[in-house]
Amino acid sequence: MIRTTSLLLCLLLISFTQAADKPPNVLFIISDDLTPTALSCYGNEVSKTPNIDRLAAQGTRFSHAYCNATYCGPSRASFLSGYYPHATGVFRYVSPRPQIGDRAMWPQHFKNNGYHTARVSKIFHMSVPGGIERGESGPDDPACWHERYNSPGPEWKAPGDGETLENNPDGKKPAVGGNTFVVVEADGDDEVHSDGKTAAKAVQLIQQHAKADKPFFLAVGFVRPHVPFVAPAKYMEPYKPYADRQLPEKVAGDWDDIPKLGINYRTSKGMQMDIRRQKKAVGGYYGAVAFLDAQVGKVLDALEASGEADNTIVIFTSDHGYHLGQHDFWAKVSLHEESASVPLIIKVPGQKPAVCDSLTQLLDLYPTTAALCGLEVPARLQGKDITPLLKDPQAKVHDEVLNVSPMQKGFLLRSDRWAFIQYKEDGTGGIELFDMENDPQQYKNLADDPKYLEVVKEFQQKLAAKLADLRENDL
Ligand SMILES: [Ca+2]
Ligand SMILES: [Ca+2]
Repeated sequence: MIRTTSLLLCLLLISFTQAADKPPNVLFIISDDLTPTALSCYGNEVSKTPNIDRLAAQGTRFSHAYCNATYCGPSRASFLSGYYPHATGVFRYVSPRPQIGDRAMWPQHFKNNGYHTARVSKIFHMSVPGGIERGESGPDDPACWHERYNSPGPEWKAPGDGETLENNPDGKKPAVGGNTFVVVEADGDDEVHSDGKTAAKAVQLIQQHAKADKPFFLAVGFVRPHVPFVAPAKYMEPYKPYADRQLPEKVAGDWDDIPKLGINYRTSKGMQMDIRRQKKAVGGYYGAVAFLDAQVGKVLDALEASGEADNTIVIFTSDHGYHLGQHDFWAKVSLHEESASVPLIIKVPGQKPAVCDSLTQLLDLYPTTAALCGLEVPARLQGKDITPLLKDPQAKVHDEVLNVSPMQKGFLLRSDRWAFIQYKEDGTGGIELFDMENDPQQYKNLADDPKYLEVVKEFQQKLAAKLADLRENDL
């Protein structure tokens, strides 16, 4: 009898505490154009990212996370709306709102369920550097946010030592604007720049909302290491002299087995970047990453100081990856591994730190966070709830993930073992097949090898089925 009473009391106490507890906050931090290969927690031995590494050591670091489109516009529209690009038809730099009507976007779902939602800088697409220079909101979705802030910055115009690396063989061009490879070792401190302002605003919002009745969904978008590679000079210093930077191995005839559509829109040759410029591009990118990492550190510090860290889910990722000279490719758009993969760290209070090698994708963030916070997971969402991976890093949720590059008319199906890339939906643009266990650098395309005929056929069928399935939706 005594036992039953105390058990009842205990249960009552538990339910009381749960009712009194706020659901967890969500702190979503997204970088722009950050390849996982540039982070020390993902194995880079030159680039140092102590703050992102610190988060990785506290959460689950996903070694095989992918975006669902390999450049800003369609990638962000996809994971924020919950649909694949081929479901909404959003392939450019626009809002997915007209396509999804009044269905809730990811942050809006939290807003509709009692969360205070705030955006700092680039979450939906914003043009970099132009839109950042002008402080514009870009194709944002006002219905997602209670409050939103832009972080204007000087970008390539920042005073300092600047050099245009791209299409500047005689070196006569000064630092220029636009989507151009430019390195600026800037004068002044962090808060001269957009990301410094973003960190400062995020810190302020965390302090402001830490003790509020409502839980918060705070989305913090940094624009580095997107070009221009601009950062206070001290962040570039460890990567100088730039001539010491290593470039990926250049394999003779590497392009011979890559279909024309798979040759990236930016190459060393097309950008007229000699070896010196290529090495400086790598060093400048690392400097921009170091600056980003320091800003992430400020936000994480503020969360810890606020006392809310134990009740906050923290996510760190990027909208897609980036090439730093692999196959003499640069930047994004390509569906090859460095551009198609993203860093992804998810820290859930109370969960043991882990590294998870199972496949996941940015589309999974919406259903996963909804499930973790006890919100309804809308059935229409095309991603999957990956909480099983957070509980057991050996678990599996996906056999393959789908990623697309509308600019290349390309589709990637990535399984644990294979990377299958097809250009044009009917396959007439060519096919690539890489054995990721034996050829992780993707030098040898096996698609034309008769030995792999069946593998290719199977992937073609899977791709057709996947596309038919995602087009079967409620839109
Ligand atoms: Ca981007
Ligand atoms: Ca090759």
